[in-house]
Amino acid sequence: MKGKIISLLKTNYPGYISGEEISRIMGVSRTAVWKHIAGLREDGYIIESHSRVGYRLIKSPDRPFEFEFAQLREPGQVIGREIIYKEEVDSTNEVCKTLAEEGAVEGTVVIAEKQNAGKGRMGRRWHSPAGQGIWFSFILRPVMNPGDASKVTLMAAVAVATAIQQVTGIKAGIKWPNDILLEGRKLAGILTEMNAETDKINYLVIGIGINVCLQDEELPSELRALAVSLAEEKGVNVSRTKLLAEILRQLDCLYKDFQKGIFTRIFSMWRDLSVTLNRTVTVKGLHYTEEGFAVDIDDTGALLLRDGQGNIKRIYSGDVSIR
Ligand code: BT5
Repeated sequence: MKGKIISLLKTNYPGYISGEEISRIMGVSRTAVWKHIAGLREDGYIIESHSRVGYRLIKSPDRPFEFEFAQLREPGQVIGREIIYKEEVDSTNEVCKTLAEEGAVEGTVVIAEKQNAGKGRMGRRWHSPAGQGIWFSFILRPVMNPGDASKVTLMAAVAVATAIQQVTGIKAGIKWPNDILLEGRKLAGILTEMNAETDKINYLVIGIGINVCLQDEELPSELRALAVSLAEEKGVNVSRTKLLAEILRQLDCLYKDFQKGIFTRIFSMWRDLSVTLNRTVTVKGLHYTEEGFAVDIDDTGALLLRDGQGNIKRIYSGDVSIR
């Protein structure tokens, strides 16, 4: 209902639309319209009202409410066809997992203003203070071997870096496997979780956290020098709604290839955006540390490291530090 009203107000902008007209189009009473307008104002919309001419939208808050995406979605777009906006959750990945278990459709997105227990990999914490970033997850149900799932993290990284560049002009780099960096500092992280059987993926949940206007004081002191936000780099706040809409469009486009088992475009975009390749790196895994020259990724998405003796090692997971 709120979405329909916003859409009517936007369509009529810069003109007014009367309460009577809204109530006629929507088939609800004038009082109901008035209540929804009051609700929208509470959500942060600035709506002017004038007794003779009706209502006019002056300003929308930068809050990624689900109905804000209605006009930003491409026809037939799968990723983001269902968007659920939450004020506060523990982790959008956890919300998505529950929804996936309940049968939610592929492409369902959950976005939260704030996460109380945002997760990184291996039980690490992801700081997600209210309104300062895009904290979201989405569900995929690809028909493919579980072994191929790790490539989805590469696909997500490409979509995020590409969308950031399109919307803000900022060129961020991808650090294998799941980080988006700006000048060596972490702008975004990706957490992919899978529910699968031996030869079948039941669902994937991909969680992405992007620092849009993250305040230093929200982070523990040891993280302040390591994290960065778009506002810090660009000096202005980008619209979270606009950026998320572009990320969803990019994801949707790349996922069409992914579903068909075609990875050439994803891999070539990944290589172009990578800040890991052609450098000497150290990778710390749970039970090992490897150092070598990052030559390439293989067709599974694993990192190929050349050691001092010229031997190539395949790395499937770990934390990369770049020298
Ligand atoms: C990641 O893990 O980078 C994955 C982050 C995924 C977060 C999203 S938000 C939406 C969805 N819901 C969730 O619960 N999670 C996903 P990892 O590579 O393990 O990096 C984690 C490390 O990044 C932490 O140990 C910190 O050092 C650092 N870190 C935490 N919060 C940060 C932030 N906001 N910005 C930059 N670095 C951060």
